[in-house]
Amino acid sequence: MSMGRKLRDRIVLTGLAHVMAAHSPLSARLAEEAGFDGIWASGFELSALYCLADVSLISMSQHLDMVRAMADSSSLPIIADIDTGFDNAINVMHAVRQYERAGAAAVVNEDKCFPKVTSLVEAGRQELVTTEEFVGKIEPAIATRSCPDFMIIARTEALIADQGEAEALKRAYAYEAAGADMILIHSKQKTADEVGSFVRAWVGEKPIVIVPTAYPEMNEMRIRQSGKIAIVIYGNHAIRAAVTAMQEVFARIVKDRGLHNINRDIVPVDEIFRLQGMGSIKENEMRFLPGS
Ligand code: SPV
Ligand code: MG
Repeated sequence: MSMGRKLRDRIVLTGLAHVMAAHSPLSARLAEEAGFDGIWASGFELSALYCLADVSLISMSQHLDMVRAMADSSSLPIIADIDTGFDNAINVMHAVRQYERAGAAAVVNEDKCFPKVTSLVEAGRQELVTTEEFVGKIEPAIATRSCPDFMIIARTEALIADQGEAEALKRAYAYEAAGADMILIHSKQKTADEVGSFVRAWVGEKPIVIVPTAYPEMNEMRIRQSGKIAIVIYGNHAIRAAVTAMQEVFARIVKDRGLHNINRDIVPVDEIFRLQGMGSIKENEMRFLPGS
């Protein structure tokens, strides 16, 4: 079964797929073990992993390599964040081909200018391409995919760019008409009002995707009530969890001048061996290495 089909089936089965950001094969595996329906191959997280701002500095090959590695470490469908599609329609077509081959289930392409600026930063320079130009990226993306289940999700940043709900709706309808499988609407407002209003006003046929980082009070119970949202993406919680954990543990080791206190509060090395698949390495050694 294709990964696109797997994601679509998951949505039908659950009514709302919950998808966790990941920036590494390890975080993808942990998201799967925790029970998420999919992986968000987040550009923000991968940029942060390299200590870089999320402003189109990470190349497509860097991101694609990570998607491949995550697809190897987890069986969950991956929604790949391809930002602005790495420039024009030709770049988008190349990206769709590559990400589909890499085993992704979907790509999310956003209507900002390349190079983009991360969405949630205070006073960020948010510039959108015209609706026509972005429709000119969605249509070739749809034409390029080899399997119709591979999803092309169109993301409008109209609310992020303070262009208002009417503009966001106008763009979303145009992207739907261009063939997008879903519409991702992003908002940086600290409450769910802006996104809630957009969702109520939306009368399109395609489902909506949200990323409620800025308005965390919109939990899955509330999201389901809308009846129009198919996917919720937890956009940066893997990297934030990793930073929280490392900051706390590193500070305690420095304070204690040793490992004597922290050791009981972090996972044992055996847990890392488990995640690395050390058990099967040992079995294979017994089986195939003479004298083991
Ligand atoms: C990402 O995780 O890379 C996203 C979501 O695009 S956000 O950073 O909120 O724009
Ligand atoms: Mg992104």
